[in-house]
Parts: sequence; structure tokens; C-alpha cells
Amino acid sequence: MGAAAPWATRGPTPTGSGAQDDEKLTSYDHITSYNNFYEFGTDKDDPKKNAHTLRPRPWKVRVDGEIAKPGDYDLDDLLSGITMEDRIYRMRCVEAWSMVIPWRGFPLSTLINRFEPTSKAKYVEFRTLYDVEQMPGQRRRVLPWPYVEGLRMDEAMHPLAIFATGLYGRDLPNQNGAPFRLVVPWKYGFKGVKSIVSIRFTEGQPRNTWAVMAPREYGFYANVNPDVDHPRWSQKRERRLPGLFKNRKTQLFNGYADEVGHLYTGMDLRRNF
Ligand SMILES: Nc1nc2c(c(=O)[nH]1)N[C@H]1C(S)=C(S)[C@@H](COP(=O)(O)O)O[C@H]1N2
Ligand SMILES: [Mo]
Repeated sequence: MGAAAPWATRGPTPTGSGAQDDEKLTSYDHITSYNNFYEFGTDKDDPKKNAHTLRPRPWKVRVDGEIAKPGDYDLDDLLSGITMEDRIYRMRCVEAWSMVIPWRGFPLSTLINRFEPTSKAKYVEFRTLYDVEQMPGQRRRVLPWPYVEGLRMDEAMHPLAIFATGLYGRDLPNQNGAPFRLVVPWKYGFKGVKSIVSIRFTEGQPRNTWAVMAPREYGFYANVNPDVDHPRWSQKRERRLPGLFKNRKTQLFNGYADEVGHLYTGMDLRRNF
């Protein structure tokens, strides 16, 4: 990794017991032109072509549920006083491709603590903007809009779970989820909900979009697990972009097992996939 680059000198580089010495950063071009963001179309190159209609400022975020400090916040107010960090994470999509991305962001816990969750807050649910003018793909009912994802509270408070506001040291491009999105590197990419406008603290488990769409194929936890096949394909190997073939082994928890394994002690990960 380029020694002079700020994103190469701080934070985990891909962290974890699973770090392998042949892991290079995926290029900016690949990270920003091969995307899943169905609000802008279902082909991998649609988001880059179409996401120019998204206006990431000004940006309101509704925070509510089991917390002492609910409200409608302006994103820039929420971000003020927060120190951004550069973190290199390996990212694994459920469709068996992967990238290594230098994110800029900050731990979820930094923001969550400010809202003062009550003892009833067992989960956090996140929602993407629903606005067909800004997100024309929402005119088609390919998914029930808005896109919803969630984490258990202890997952959300884990120091590896971040809100990203940028990558490669620049603001997030719209196609990657501007102005801010979730990044949970030990889970399949679909957990990483983009362009968030709502954060809700709940007692019950959120109904995340993909698990609602296809409960046999996508669960709530979505931890990267080479031993649990997707019903339509194996998860044992993955294609690290820009490679054309499945060129590496998938690691349990995407290589972050030492850091996050304890969150799932005693859980049957075949049932809780
Ligand atoms: N709102 C929203 N968030 C989303 C998606 C989406 O379609 N809509 N796709 C998810 C999936 S399946 C993946 S793999 C990642 C891709 O993130 P990237 O394009 O920044 O690599 O975004 C996730 N977040
Ligand atoms: Mo994905």
C-alpha cells in the first residue's frame, strides 16, 4: 500500500486474524463503478450512471425509538465534533465478489451514545431515503422501498462497525451511498445500507429488506460464512475484484473472527444466517 497515503497509515489495514499479505486496495475506479444500489437500477454500472440525481446536502436524519434524545437532526450538526478515521476494510458481497476499500468514517457507537439508548433498545434499524425524484429506480417495485437494514445493539456498538462518509479520503460518491452509509465488514455487503435518513432503536428485531424479500436466502445476521451456502450458490470462495474468477477462499466473518466471534457465542450460525 502507498506509504504516503493517509488511509494506509492509520487504522486496520485490512485488520484481523484473517489478514493476508497479498491484499491490495481495490482501485477507486472499481469501487465507484461496480455497485449495488437498486434505487438507481439493478445493473452494476447503473448507480454510477444514474446517481447524479441524489442531493446529499442538506440532509436530514430522523432518530427515534428507545432513546432519550429523539429528533430530526441535520447531518452536519450530527457530524460536528466527530473525528473522521480512515479504515481499510475487506468487503464481501453475498453474490461472492469482494473488494478492499479505504473508507473514511467513524464508529456507530460515537453517534449512538449521544442519543442515550434506553434499556429497551435491543436493535437499531436504518432506512434509506425514499424519494422517487432523487432515486428514480424506486419507481420500479423491485424491492419494497425504502431499503431497511438493522443490527443487534452489541453489533452496532462494536468498534469495527462504522458510518462511512467517504472513501479514498474524499466524500462518498452518490453511488456508494452519499452522504453517509453503514459499513459492517464482517457481514455480507447488503447489510451496508446507503444514504441513511432514519435511525430507530427498537426492542424487536428489524425486518431487513432482503430477509423480507427472500427469507430462505438472506437472514438478519448475514455474517460472512464459507460453511453456509446460499441456496443457489456456494460461499466457499470469492472473486476479489478486478479478478474474473473466484480467486480466493472466503474466511469466517470475512477475516474478522478474532474481533467479532464473541458476539455470536452459543448461537447456531446455520440457523441464524
Ligand atoms: N439503499 C441501498 N443500500 C444498499 C444496497 C441497495 O440496493 N440499496 N445494496 C447493498 C449491497 S447488496 C451491497 S453489496 C452494497 C454495495 O456497496 P458498494 O456499491 O458501495 O460497494 O451496498 C448495500 N447497500
Ligand atoms: Mo451485495
